[in-house]
Amino acid sequence: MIIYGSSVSPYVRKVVAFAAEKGLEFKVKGVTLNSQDPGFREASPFAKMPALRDGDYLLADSSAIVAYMDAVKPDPALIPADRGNEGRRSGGTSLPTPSLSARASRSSSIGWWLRAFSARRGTLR
Ligand SMILES: N[C@@H](CCC(=O)N[C@@H](CS)C(=O)NCC(=O)O)C(=O)O
Repeated sequence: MIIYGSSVSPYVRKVVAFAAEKGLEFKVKGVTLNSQDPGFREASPFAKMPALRDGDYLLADSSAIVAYMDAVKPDPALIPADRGNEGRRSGGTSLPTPSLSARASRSSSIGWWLRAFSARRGTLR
């Protein structure tokens, strides 16, 4: 799997943390905003990051990518089965990282995401 994006994007960081926590094999292909990289533009026609390439399969939008990764590799389960917690996870991981408080990391279903992001700060450049 190739994830196109840059560490400046919280949406990219979300997808990278999710892929790493899932144990998926992936590479990050660094692209800048408005990149003309043909592989990136093919995967993301509106040039929004992140975008994903998995063989011939292309996908843009972080939430869609996370859902795809979860379908490809259900274990470990990172998306809560009950709707209430899934709503919190979905909303929480859509926030830019600095907006998330330490309290949230200890007490809510988005804690795994914060821990994963903190542990992998160096994964992205
Ligand atoms: N809803 C999208 C938002 C992605 C997004 O807006 N990414 C920004 C970077 S943080 C971007 O690529 N902006 C470039 C643009 O809008 O042209 C997602 O979740 O992936």
